[in-house]
Amino acid sequence: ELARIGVTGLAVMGRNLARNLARHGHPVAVHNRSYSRTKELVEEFGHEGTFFPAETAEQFVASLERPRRLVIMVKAGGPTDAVIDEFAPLLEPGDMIVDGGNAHFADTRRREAALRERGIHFVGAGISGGEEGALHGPSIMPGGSPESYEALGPLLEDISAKVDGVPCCTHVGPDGAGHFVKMVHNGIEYADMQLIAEAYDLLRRGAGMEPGEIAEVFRGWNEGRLGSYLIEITAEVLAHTDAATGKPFVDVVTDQAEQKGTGRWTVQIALDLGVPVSGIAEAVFARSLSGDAGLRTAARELPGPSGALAEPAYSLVADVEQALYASKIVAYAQGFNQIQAGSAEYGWSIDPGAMSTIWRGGCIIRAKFLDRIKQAYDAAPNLPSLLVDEYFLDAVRGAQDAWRRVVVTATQLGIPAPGFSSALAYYDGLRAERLPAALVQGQRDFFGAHTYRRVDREGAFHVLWGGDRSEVAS
Ligand code: NBP
Repeated sequence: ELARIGVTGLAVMGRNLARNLARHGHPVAVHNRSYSRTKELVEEFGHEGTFFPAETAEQFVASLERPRRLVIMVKAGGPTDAVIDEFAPLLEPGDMIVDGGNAHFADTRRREAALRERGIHFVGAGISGGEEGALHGPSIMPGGSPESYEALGPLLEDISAKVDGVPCCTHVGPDGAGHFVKMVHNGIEYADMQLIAEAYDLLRRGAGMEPGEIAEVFRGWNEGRLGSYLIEITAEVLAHTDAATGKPFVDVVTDQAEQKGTGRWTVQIALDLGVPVSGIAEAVFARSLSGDAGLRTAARELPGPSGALAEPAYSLVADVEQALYASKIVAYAQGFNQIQAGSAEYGWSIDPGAMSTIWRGGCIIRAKFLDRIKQAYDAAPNLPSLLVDEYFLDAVRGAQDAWRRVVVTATQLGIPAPGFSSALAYYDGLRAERLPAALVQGQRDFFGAHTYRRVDREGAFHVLWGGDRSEVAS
């Protein structure tokens, strides 16, 4: 008997993915650089299904049925290349390597092209949901060739999360498309977390509420349109008390957020594609600001709002819910625009509605909201922005007065809300009839003779700024 699929790299993610496969009745070969992890897995969880433990790469490959399906779950970067270099020579044309790590999509494109030359299918698959997701059903975003998806899809869909019976896994597109979409997913996750954190800060410092009370507010929100995994776990974190001190847990944690880099990649790539993902960028920068302890200490004496500012004369809670929902729509609208731009740039033909479908379960940004996004793209696959979809337009119409009040209140109280305020600025920028970009064009023409276009005539023009200031066609 042979294994249907193999997993190499048995840290938290690989181990749980292998167990998930085994629990679904798929005989799975398991391998890890250091054999101890392989042994532990089989000793502890061997009863869950059929495992083929392999001590060497050769044993591992020999235990797989053909064409071989081999999943790599190691630390992204150099380790992934090392593992590919180790296994590729042992494989045959038609075999498939799946990289389930958080690879940069450009690396995936490079690896896919190199392995394609040898007849090996390389599938960069974004996997979200952390260790729990890997075990109980993640959201899976596989790229690579359509042929490889025919052989892998049924297995991956089988172990993915399901919502209304629909698997949270679909073929995203060729080569690096899967890892690209996973990257944007993580960027949206950063933005969502930042917005939730700003909502908390406003309720805590603006409305003077205690973490436990705010947890209750979030629990309430979780029952409504904001219902999502991130809102749910935020309530859990806020309700948690530190055992050692008896204080709210959130008060004993250092306020310096860390990052592994996928949010930063999203912003870097968005800059290259020219897509304004201000919500994701603000979230990445907010983490960077929080982490710069030296700068924050040096700046501690910067003055805040002067005079006695009255506490907001209205209940912030309802307004913050509106601001959070509207800002969240903006963040997702921007992220989906980045997916569309990446898809156009690399010829991936990604279906945005399918992405919202596979994000409804298993992944960190799973939310009720994603059903609405799916409906929006089902109705109009080439929607220029989620904001102009009828449902979201209506939601923002209803939210915008509260959203503006929240941004004003935050500004008056000196509570930073970069996510809420930049989302609002983006929104107002989109809907503006005239933008001051016209003035920027004038400045560019003045100092650099960069030329400008006119509203009333075709062509490029330049003013002789240093001369008689007449206009010349260029
Ligand atoms: P880690 O990212 O911590 O990687 C540990 C694994 O990589 C071990 O199996 C280790 O083998 C192996 N490895 C390393 Br390090 N260098 C190697 C090399 N040169 N050759 C062969 N193997 C090597 O594991 P993880 O947290 O399970 O994550 C796995 C992947 O999944 C990563 O790409 C991660 O970004 C991604 N991911 C993680 C999560 C999450 O929640 N943790 C979520 C989604 C995606 P050893 O045992 O011999 O040291």
